Amino acid sequence: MRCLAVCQSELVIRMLDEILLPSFEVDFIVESKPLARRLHEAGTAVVAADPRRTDTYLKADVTPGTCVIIEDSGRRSLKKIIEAIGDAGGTLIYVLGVGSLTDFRKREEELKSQFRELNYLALSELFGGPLLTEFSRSITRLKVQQYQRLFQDADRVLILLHNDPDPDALASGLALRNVLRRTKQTAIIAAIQGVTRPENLRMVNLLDIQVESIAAAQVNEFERVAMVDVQPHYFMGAINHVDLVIDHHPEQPGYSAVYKDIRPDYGSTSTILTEHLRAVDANISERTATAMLYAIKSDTLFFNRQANRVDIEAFSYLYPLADAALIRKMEGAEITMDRLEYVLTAKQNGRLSEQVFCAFLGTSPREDFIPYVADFYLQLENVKWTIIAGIVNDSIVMSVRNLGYQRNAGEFVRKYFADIGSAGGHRAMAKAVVPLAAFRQKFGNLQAEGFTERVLSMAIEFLHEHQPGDRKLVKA
Ligand SMILES: [Mn+2]
Repeated sequence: MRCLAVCQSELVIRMLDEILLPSFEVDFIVESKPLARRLHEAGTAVVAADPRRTDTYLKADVTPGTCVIIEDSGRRSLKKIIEAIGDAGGTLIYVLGVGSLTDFRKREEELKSQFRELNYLALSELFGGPLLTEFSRSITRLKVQQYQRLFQDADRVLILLHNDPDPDALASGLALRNVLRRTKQTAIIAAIQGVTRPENLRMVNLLDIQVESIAAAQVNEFERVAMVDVQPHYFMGAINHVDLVIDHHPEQPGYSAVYKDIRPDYGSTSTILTEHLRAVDANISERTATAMLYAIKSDTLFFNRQANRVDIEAFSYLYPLADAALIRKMEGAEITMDRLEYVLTAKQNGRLSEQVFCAFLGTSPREDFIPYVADFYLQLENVKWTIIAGIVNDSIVMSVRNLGYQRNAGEFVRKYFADIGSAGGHRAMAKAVVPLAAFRQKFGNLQAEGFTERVLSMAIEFLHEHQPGDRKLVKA
């Protein structure tokens, strides 16, 4: 294909020359004779001519198939140039916005109102993305090198996960150990309460991940302590010193850590750690990549929830390094007979109103039944919110889910339960844990049915009190 580029600045010409050759045959038109001479001597195909004249393009043999690129630095003569190209038969016109223009969109609109077929590209937009990625990678590299140094000579290192670690916590533990260049002998991955959910147990077995159980008091025995996918407030004051925190949950006040990297707009902690590993060019083993890929998939419900560009970027980076067949095996463990029992209980006891499904499961031996049922009912066609609660160890545990573009689930649980227990989460998923006694004190001694009614009406009230300008949530 043939290109004709109408330019003024040497930098743009040299850049286009480098990008377009050898895939395209490219000729340049410049106004300045000295510039043309200089470029010609350097071997560039260039002529000096008046870009506002039609015969310039006739001489250059412009056809409807010629790709014409015009450098736009804001000059008024641009429209004349475009007209001249059109008169000479040119149709494929690209305007390249550079330099002093500040509002490229406005310029584009203005030009397109007159020349409908024109394409406008802003140089800063074309280069901005990759450049920013590079810069933020350098910042990440600096941060990683700092904490690598802090952990370097430590005798005993602990990587602490939240209770009942999920795939993201487990994968982040492996990934951080990789960043720290340690083995399972020199950095222990541990939790105060170990893995119980069946699919997580399956992950631990298939990937041979060792998660030690430790007591909060033992944490002080380690020379360096890191937390991943969780922040110190979660342990309610039981852990008072931490060297490193890496997490994607909203940042909590009231603790100090030597280093932290908290990115609440990320879909998973594994996404953050993928960036850490990439920033220092670490080798990622197939096992770690598989764990991280599975973690990103499960924390974002395969990009259905709270995922953004960086998660997709991390996913595509890890994909060729991971064992996809193993991931399919891990996913197969989701549905179990016990879980179906609770799905049925929710069907019997639950109520659906204004696209909010609410159910009370009674006493449950394991906490994981609750989020499982909440995720399950969110798949239903006319359900946009699910609120599932049960009693585990004398506390009400509540999981809230929504499709992610409505009011904030985390805000909902904080509003009603933060004063009597722990409550928090994201826009699309949240959790509250309230001691039974505290719950009864605030809401009375509700029986199952009364509980469902009460929570459902709180949710509907919450959904109706949207701010002006908010998207209308519940359709009639
Ligand atoms: Mn997570």
